[in-house]
Amino acid sequence: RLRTLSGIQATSDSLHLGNYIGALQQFVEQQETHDAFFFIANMHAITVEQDPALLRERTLRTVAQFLAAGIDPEKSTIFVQSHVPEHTQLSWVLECTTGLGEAQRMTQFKDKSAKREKVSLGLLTYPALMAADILMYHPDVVPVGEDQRQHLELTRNLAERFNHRYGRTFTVPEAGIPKETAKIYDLQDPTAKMSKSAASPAGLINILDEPKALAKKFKSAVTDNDTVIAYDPERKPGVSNLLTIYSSLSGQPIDAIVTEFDGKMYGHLKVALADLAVETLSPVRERTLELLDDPAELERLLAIGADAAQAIAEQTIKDVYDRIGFLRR
Ligand code: AQP
Repeated sequence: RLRTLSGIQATSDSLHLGNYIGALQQFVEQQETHDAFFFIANMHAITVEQDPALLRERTLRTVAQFLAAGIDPEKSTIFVQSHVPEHTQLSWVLECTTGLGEAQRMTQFKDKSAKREKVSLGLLTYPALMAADILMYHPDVVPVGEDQRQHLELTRNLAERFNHRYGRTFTVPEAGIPKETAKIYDLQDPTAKMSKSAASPAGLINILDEPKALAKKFKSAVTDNDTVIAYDPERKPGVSNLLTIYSSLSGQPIDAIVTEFDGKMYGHLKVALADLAVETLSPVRERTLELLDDPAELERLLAIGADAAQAIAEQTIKDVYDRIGFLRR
């Protein structure tokens, strides 16, 4: 079986629809066909300032959302990044494999550092830690959204560079970025990525939004002055985004949806999409809240996941340390 691996940061109370469609839906599908590893990236979270109590709580909330969305601990290894300290060990080695200019060219670093007064060194070295998270487990595919493409490309380069210098050590992974759903846009500003640091909360759909609030956001989504429901991301970004979301949640191809809504008004599409989103996300919300009632059970599952992940990580670090000339203890 091929192996898949991906992670999500624990930086918000709720994951958003971009995370759900760009990442979680793929995770759930891939665990059926792949040897699967999914983790909560709490170490990446502290590249910007976090409140400790909130970080702890959000880590568990994120695990609960993984499970509620359908990631099955019987099929997937689910763990918390900081539970496997080998990630930092490999990260250091990969930081020493990465050029300063290479890290400075990352658009995420440029965007995030431009928005802040205080920029941590961790924000710059983020992609080396991400490469470590990935290369540690030798995955064949890494399902992520479009925004992570550049980091994944760097990961592949680092793997090749290391293999070239020290002999074949790492698998060079493929990016699993599905064409249409790779980027979900803000409902109020359909040219901007849906993101938890969105300019307006009305444009951000959270998995844990109350059904009424969720429906309202869809109904007030920004479209355009035209009236034709058509898929044209360049000229009709708002409507196209709604069609993409509809397609991802229903499993229907976009063409079929366009045909179904032929001659209808934008309002029809918005109402139908609001219903579909509530139908899809309400059970995830309810299940998440149930799971959060029993944090001990979540912690138990995470301990099992950490053991399974660490068994692989220990071996990788041994191999890497041998290759780079670190004396065995
Ligand atoms: N809008 C999106 N469309 C598709 N996929 C997305 N992802 C994030 N936003 C979208 C994918 O979700 C996974 C987890 O990403 P993350 O933990 O790095 O979350 P994030 O990118 O920090 O989320 P935000 O909301 O985008 O954060 P800020 O506002 O801090 O930039 C990844 O696979 C990502 O591609």
